[in-house]
Amino acid sequence: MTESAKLSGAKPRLYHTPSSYYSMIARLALAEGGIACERVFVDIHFRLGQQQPDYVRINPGMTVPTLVLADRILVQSRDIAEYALGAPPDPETKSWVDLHYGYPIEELTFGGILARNPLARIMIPKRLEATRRQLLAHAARNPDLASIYEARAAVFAERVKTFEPDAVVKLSERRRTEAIGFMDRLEQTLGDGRTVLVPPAYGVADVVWTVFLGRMEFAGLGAEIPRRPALARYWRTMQARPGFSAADIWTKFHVGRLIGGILGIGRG
Ligand SMILES: N[C@@H](CCC(=O)N[C@@H](CS)C(=O)NCC(=O)O)C(=O)O
Repeated sequence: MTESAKLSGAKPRLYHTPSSYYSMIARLALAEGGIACERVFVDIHFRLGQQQPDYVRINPGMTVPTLVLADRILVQSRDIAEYALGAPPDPETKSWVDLHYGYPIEELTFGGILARNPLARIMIPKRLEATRRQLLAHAARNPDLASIYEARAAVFAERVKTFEPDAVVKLSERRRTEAIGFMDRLEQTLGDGRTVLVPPAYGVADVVWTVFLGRMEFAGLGAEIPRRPALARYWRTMQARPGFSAADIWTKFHVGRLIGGILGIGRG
């Protein structure tokens, strides 16, 4: 745990969604950093809790995770990971973490679903458009937050374009190729037998790339891992860490848990 984490006093509150990629980064970093926190479930899929005015007041970006500390609020998973484990001290860690955050993981996940599923190709753009309209309705109802809701509606207008049915197959292929390229790069680096990505100690680079590897399994690219022996060894080591199970990293879709969470009967 970092000094500022130790000094902050009150138990931090993590707003998160169990299935969300960036929430997993926050959970893993906090678990690895030994920071106990209260977890608050946000239903980003059905109730759109991230758009409720009370949530928008703590995170105007309307995303999960959000970490509420005694003296400040962190709304980026990277900031949460750096708070939990210490800001990147060296250029190598920074460059691995930059590489990770430069990659739009949702274009792999959603692009893949859309590319494979014709029904999703019809439903998801409609849903994105409905969300955009809902954001504008929130803007009309909450004048004090109108510009924030309007900015978010603009993001959804962009998403409608990104996930346009005609473009999505190509987009998802490109993201798959890039993801495989990252696994090659990891294999090359880990090939010298190192146990963490940037020796000597486990750090933020391990957090983000562990969650990335979990997403590879989730997105159907898991078979690429055993083809790369050093990566396979690293992935086994990362999964064996106590923080991995504490953080609840999804490597496959758990429909029952998704519904349980929404009904309030899952773990927080
Ligand atoms: N840059 C943010 C991204 C967070 C993010 O995109 N979270 C997704 C879930 S994985 C989300 O909240 N999506 C809901 C939405 O966009 O309405 C971070 O690293 O924390």
